[in-house]
Amino acid sequence: MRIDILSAVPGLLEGPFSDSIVKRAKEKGLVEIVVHNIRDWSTDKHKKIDDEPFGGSAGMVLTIQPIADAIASLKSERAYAEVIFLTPDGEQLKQGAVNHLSMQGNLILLCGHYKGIDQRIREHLVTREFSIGDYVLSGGELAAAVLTDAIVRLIPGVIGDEQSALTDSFQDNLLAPPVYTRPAEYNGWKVPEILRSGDHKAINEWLEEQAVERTQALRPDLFEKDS
Ligand code: 6GU
Repeated sequence: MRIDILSAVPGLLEGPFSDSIVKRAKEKGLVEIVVHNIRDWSTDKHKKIDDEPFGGSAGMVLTIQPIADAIASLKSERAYAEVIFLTPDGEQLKQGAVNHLSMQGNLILLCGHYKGIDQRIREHLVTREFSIGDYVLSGGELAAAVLTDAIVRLIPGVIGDEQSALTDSFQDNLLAPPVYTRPAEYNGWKVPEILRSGDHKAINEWLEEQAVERTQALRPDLFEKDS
């Protein structure tokens, strides 16, 4: 899978993909992540990528030309399953959509900035729009990093223990049960006895019960909604 990220501030995306699981996935050749500066496609003599909004509201708007040319140029090289725009007024990102995207082909992620992007890009070039929550970020870059991380960890072979991505919180609409490691006692704080019992059937039942209880207590909405 290849993920191309279009941004006006590509420096914001230097950190998130150069460590940990995403870094390993890139090194194993399981994903290719390419960050592009929208400005590189601007045909303006000053490499301008934004302009004042028609109608005169505050802030600047990303213009069509550099973004349309960037997308056309990428599409001339390979096929893309989706062109995703990260925006606070997009569909709220849930695990179900991430699972789906991790099984698609190549993706283009477009990051908005300033007051937004010309609406015609959204109408004619973008195929899906996601928000990562009800709060406002300065731009779509951090959201694109969140989406990329969530997708990449699901690509087969990325996480060593095949089980581990499937047992994440949210995969079955349940929060994950608590985990413990050595020492079995610290400062008088004890690991639940059952986890040290060696009775795998009883342990699995306990973990399931904990997941249900935690979800009921912390996120009862997960029982009602699709993810
Ligand atoms: Cl995708 N973009 C911005 N700018 N703010 C956000 C967001 C996205 N998701 C939540 N807040």
